[in-house]
Amino acid sequence: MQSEAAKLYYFHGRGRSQQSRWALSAAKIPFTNVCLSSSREFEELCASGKLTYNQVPMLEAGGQCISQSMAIVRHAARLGSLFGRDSQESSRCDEILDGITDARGAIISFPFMDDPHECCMRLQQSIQRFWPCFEALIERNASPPYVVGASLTVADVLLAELVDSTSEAFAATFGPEAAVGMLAPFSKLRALHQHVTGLPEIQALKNSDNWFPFPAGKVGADYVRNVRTVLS
Ligand SMILES: N[C@@H](CCC(=O)N[C@@H](CS)C(=O)NCC(=O)O)C(=O)O
Repeated sequence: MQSEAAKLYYFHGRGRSQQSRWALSAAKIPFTNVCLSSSREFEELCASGKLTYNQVPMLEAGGQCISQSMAIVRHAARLGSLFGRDSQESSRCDEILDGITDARGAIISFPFMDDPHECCMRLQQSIQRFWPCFEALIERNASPPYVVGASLTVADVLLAELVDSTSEAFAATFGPEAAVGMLAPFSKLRALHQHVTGLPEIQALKNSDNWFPFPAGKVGADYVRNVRTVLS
């Protein structure tokens, strides 16, 4: 008997669920988005006791409810054998996932900021601060395009997501050439991004109903309205 697809509860958009969507897809775990539209739906979800912190995202799968976006990412990575071959590789994956969290704040804020240029300035600072470190890690791993070990891990998947969404932020704000220019100094990250986004699982995600466009312009405004309505 086929088990029910996992359900990922969030808003109608990317936000803090986007990394989970990439990780679940790369781990070949079927899931569907459950998108909240009203404060009543959110209140009912809180009342159900399924949300550990009365926050979304939450993944419901196999009778278990998992809160915290990075816990969902790690859950997917463990199930999909994307957490490295041994404890050393797992620790290196963890180190990179936490670095990505530090580097990615401006992506989450993008639709909530009045001025996208200001958001891209913050992203630029984060690129200068963290991306050379990611590039050096790929070089040190010496197994291109991977950043940990000799096969795909969740660290590769979330680095590719970071490159993808950062490029989209630059393209939406300054045009596609700005995104190309932003990526130019990072040849190893570019190769990693190309590899991961070429995987059939990530292509399938991008072509599925689980995919939301980058939250710029009207998409961003609609998303912000949805979040504010649900949390009001
Ligand atoms: N660290 C958590 C943060 C989750 C979070 O802040 N969720 C927001 C929506 S993006 C929320 O549910 N806020 C409602 C609240 O805190 O009352 C994660 O990454 O999942």
